[in-house]
Amino acid sequence: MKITSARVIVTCPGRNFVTLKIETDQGVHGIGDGTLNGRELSVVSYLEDHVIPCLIGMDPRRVEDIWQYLYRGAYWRRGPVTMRAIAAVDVALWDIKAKMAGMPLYQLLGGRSRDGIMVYGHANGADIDRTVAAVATYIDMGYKAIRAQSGVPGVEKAYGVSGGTLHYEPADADLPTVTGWDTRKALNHVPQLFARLRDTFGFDYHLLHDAHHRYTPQEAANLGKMLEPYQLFWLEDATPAENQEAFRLIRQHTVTPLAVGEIFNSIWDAKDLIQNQLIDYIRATIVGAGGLTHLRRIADLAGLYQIRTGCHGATDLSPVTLGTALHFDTWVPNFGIQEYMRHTEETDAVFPHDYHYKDGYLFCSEQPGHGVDIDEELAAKYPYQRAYLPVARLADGQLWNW
Ligand code: KDG
Ligand code: MG
Repeated sequence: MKITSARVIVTCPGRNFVTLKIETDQGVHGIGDGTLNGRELSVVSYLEDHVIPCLIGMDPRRVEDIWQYLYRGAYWRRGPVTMRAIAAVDVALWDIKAKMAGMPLYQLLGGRSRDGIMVYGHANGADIDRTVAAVATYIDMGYKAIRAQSGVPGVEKAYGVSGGTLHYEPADADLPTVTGWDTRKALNHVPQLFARLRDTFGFDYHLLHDAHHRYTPQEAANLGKMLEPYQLFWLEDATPAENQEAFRLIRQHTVTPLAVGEIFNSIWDAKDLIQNQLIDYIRATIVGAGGLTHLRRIADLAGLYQIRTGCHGATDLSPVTLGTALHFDTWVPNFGIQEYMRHTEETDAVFPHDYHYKDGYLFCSEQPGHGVDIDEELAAKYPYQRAYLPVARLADGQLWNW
């Protein structure tokens, strides 16, 4: 069996997606996602100029060997561009393998560990009242877990707040939008938000919060401690994790569960965090962390320490990544939760799929493969549009972590 062609399809049905389609001499094709929000064309070049020429003629059944070829064989390891390109190939090859086997992908991973995938939605509002109303909307839709973000008085365009309740799309402009940040004001505000939420909805629902890398370890420890009475499911990205040791300080001061990893590319980004039990949930997902082949290694390492998975699932992770993550989530023994930010109707139409939401859970496809395809004719109607993530600046103009 041979790979006969591999093509990159860039489409923008409301936001940009980079998709790889691999075709074989047996008439079976596979689809993978390589989207890197705000830097999409770097992955297109990596795939078209450097990966695809090597793939043609290879045996697509050798998923592991091709992963090693692209990782070790490049000499240059890791990084968001390389690992997304590898993920796109890896997922397309798993898709082909599962189609050849006539099985949904989760069966090849080891079969079903659970019936449905508990997801969390992203509830947000310009102020606490509106965030409370947004959380109520999710509860009405059956969600068991909701991440709550609110505008912070005195902070312009706080992280996670958008016009719509169900959609949050941060890559919103042709050049980066400037947003604000003020840690003091956020530390005053976030505990008030969760006090109101618990007061209004009680303790039966899981509540989460994304700190989006804004706090120093000491500030994050302080926030975690202040949030303890509200029993969060997790506090996400409390501080940047390039220095994995930074989480030790947070851990020493709070029992609020910690989640990190949506920007991780490799098991090496998480190794010390996992082995020193500094986190509770690992957020790496398929497209960011080198595909299924690598993500399951991270999950297995985490499982040794009772650390559970919580795959990133923002809108920049295409339906191909979400659909594949659902197979991973259906199988992985140490599953925690899955993020689910809904795609627009236009995006769902470009990527036909049959995974579906019901009552707080997502259910993966039962079709052979991962169950997500691309409608190329429709995709061609939405050409690439440059779009950047925002940047964040403090009141004095200094650049901060967005
Ligand atoms: O591309 C950036 C987004 O994926 C990110 O800002 C969303 O933090 C995020 C999340 O948890 O969904
Ligand atoms: Mg996040």
